[in-house]
Amino acid sequence: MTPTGDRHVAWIGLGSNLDAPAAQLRRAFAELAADHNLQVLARSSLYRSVPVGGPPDQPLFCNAAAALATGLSPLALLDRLQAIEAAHGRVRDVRWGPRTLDLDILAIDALVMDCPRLTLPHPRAHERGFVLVPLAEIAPALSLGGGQRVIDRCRAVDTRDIEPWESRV
Ligand code: A4P
Ligand code: MG
Repeated sequence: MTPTGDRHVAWIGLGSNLDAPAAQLRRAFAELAADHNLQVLARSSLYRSVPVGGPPDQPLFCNAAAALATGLSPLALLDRLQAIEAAHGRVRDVRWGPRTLDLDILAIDALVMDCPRLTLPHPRAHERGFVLVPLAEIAPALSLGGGQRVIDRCRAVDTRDIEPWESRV
């Protein structure tokens, strides 16, 4: 999974809590795999998670993570992911509010950047169970900044509200 030439490895967090969340994520995985600028290197299973922040009483989330190889620049990758979100009918009104599809870039290689459209690593990823639990499946040794590995962060945060999506079915 080492990038060669100008190819990068991007770690993506997927989330949905509207309009059949698991189907939204499965469709997003298929769309990522069909994009000739992207190669899906790994994908986690799906998890059910209690909403963190946002309005009260919003539905439970379905969350997952993926590793992509790409020759796209970081901002071009963000454009591509936002186009996929838009195709899923994503509407941005309430911060951390319910959404059909959220595709966050958790990290790209060991890149550190902070510009108005993109902060890497994602500034909240290292403290969120709904990001860390799926990511630990595919990238336990990844560092999201701060020197700690994903698997160590996973043990440090509260993950009791995260369970396999299929566990209640
Ligand atoms: N942006 C900056 N850095 C990034 C990045 N690394 N990846 C900018 C993606 N986007 C980045 O994002 C707002 C703006 O952030 C974008 O226009 C982009 O230019 P957004 O997707 O419109 O909104 P958001 O995702 O609600 O914002 P934010 O602040 O990234 O939200 P979080 O912190 O990701 O939280 N609870 C559960 N259980 N599961 C969830 O998936 N998600 C959130 C969103 C809250 N609670 C949740 C979940
Ligand atoms: Mg987002």
